[in-house]
Amino acid sequence: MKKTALITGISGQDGAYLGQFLLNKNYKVIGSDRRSARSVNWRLRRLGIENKLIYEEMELGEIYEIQRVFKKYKIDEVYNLAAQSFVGASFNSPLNTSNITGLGTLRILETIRSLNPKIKFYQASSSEMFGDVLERKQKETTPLNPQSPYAISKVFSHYITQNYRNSYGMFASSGILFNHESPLRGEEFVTRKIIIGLIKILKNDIKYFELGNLYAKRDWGYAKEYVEAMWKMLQVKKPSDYVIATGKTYTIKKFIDIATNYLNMNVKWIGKGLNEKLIDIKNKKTIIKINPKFFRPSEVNFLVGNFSKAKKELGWKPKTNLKKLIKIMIDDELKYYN
Ligand code: NDP
Ligand code: GDR
Repeated sequence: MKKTALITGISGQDGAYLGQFLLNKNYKVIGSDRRSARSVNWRLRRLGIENKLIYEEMELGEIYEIQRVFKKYKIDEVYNLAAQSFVGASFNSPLNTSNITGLGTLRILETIRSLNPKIKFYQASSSEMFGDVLERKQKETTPLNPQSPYAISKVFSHYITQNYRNSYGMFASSGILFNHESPLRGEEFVTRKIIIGLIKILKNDIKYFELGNLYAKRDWGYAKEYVEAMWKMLQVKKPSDYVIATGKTYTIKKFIDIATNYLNMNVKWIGKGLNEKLIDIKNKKTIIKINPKFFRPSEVNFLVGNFSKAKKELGWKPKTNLKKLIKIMIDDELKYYN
């Protein structure tokens, strides 16, 4: 029997890769996005799956839209990926972020509980929940210490998912995913912003670009591998929470160094603090500047995950290191440039 999966947030990075993964596993895939997102399907087009999915409009702020979709199909698995997912933006729209990234999850859980509690549920939890970290390597039992409206909304979703699992015996699991990137990453996130910026400079389309904090450290993995972990979490006997990460962490500055090296750019860092710059050694022109507008009111300085539980119970481990990930992103960006 063909299984049916509903992916919320189908138009996002993970939605596209998960849609492709589940289609390859012979699932019937329903992808939902909000009304305005219909035209933004470049990711699905890029993966060649645009015409293989069933689309439903489902704004996570509206419980009636959610109920309508759950009544229309016999759903086996739900992957809740939809969210206002940009940490920086959550400081400017804390109420919308809480409503969608936080309460949106509860609307889905309530719908499942009341219509068919046998449906399996995956929640896209985040390493941002660890925030100002309380343990050197973060694992499932590390205390949460969120630092943004986004992270606080994710904490709510994480706990309410556990609560529905414990209270109603629902198969509801959370993947605590650390940053994962790809050529399909949104342009506002730092990795893709850097790669697009550097390529624009090489093509003489811009002279420089601006960033915020260069010294935050992130554990970056490859999104295409991370969606497999989501699926695995819903195939094991018992629902649980799993950290998905690479176990390695790098500064934004190191990410830039690896990228400029791969692009054969002859550059060096000069200056300190707000005056720190990346310059072209030959013509002394500035390529990257700091603009405090990209600093966050409250920053997460250090994240690195311990994925031992996922390795042991799901047989999952990361395969792509940061150097390889940057190569994948740059090669693809160059291919589709223009
Ligand atoms: P994206 O930002 O690329 O995608 C988010 C999706 O949610 C988009 O399809 C977006 O639609 C949709 N969405 C936003 N608001 C609403 C709304 N009001 N109603 C319905 N849908 C909405 O995120 P990613 O693919 O990178 O991440 C997927 C999930 O995983 C998110 O929940 C994110 O917070 C979480 N996560 C991501 C990590 C990462 O490193 N990528 C790490 C840990 C967790 P639209 O196209 O209209 O914007
Ligand atoms: P993050 O990703 O906040 O970790 O959330 P992002 O790429 O936005 O920031 C990573 C780090 O880079 C610093 N930074 C900048 N960030 C952006 N976006 N733009 C800049 O110009 C810039 N300069 C420096 C940030 O301050 C930060 O420290 C991502 C999202 O996908 C979340 O949805 C997800 O939950 C987490 O990853 C895990």
